[in-house]
Amino acid sequence: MIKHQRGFSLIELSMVMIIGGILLAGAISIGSAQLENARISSTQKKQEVIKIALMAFISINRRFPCPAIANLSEGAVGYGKEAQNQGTCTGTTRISGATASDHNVRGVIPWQTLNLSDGDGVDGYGRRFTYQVRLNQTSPIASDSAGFTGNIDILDERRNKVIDDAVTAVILSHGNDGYGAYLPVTGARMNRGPTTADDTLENNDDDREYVQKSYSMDENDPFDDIISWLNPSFLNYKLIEMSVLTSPSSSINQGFDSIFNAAGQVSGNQVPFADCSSSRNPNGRSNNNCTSGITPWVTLSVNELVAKDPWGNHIRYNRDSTTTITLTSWGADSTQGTADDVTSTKQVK
Ligand SMILES: [Ca+2]
Ligand SMILES: [Ca+2]
Ligand SMILES: [Ca+2]
Repeated sequence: MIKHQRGFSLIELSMVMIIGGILLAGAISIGSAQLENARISSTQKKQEVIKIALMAFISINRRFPCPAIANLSEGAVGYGKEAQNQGTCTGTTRISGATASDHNVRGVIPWQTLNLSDGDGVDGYGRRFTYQVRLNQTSPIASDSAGFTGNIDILDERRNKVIDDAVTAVILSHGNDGYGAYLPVTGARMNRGPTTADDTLENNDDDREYVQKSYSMDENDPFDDIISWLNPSFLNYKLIEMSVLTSPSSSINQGFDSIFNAAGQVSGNQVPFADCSSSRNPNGRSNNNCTSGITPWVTLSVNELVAKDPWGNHIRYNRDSTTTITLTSWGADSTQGTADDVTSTKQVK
């Protein structure tokens, strides 16, 4: 008996193809989602590596590196290295502020200066990381305890809210679409994206504001940038923990103690008066009957640096009585009467 072998009918065949097609499409979309996740996570890991390399650079040099000039091609002088010179960063994109201390500079991560590989200097999509830093933070900080400062704002979606308003440096991946990113080898810049993509454009408009928000497929404002930043509170805390910097409070207290001791040792049974010669260019000498002024370091026989706070300002000196003085630092903001002021009173005679 001949067994009847029946082939697939056209309808059955097309059903198989449709179902197979659906399964295949699903597999592809799952596959591309996995690939995208892998690229995002690789980008984030690289940002962490860059941050560690920056911390290592900062702990040795007491400053941030300048960005590398973004549009250099491979083999050009300075490719992958910080722009020259510290405090100037010539050739990077200058983002001017109202005063020199507000300026920022933007380029790409100087992977060679940071002793990273070329691969460490590109994101999970093979493009350079954008790097922006406050310009004056590329010069060494004023003292061991002055610490770092920042003036870059990180904003949330549509710039509704400030997430962090005093950031020193930003390390930005332009994500899958690559809008605004620089490419390795050629140094060419990808286009900045459609004008409707507000939040993406905010990360490409060369100012001190950046957006951090979740990955969004919203066709009116798609967003895939991956942003990482260093803020001074974290940075200074880590550097104090690493014994690279002295904490400002311990430095101020040491300075105050030296002044109290010196005032106690001046001959006679009264503490010296303050220096009222000039608040800008004081001469360090006591002036009779001046009770409130600047620490008279010459009269106290101490180095002028002892009479200055970590931010380079002279410590204020108040002669409360013949035996007691009050010392005040106006803190990191160099402004009298704000929350960061530090003050201490002691009877020294
Ligand atoms: Ca993007
Ligand atoms: Ca911006
Ligand atoms: Ca203050």
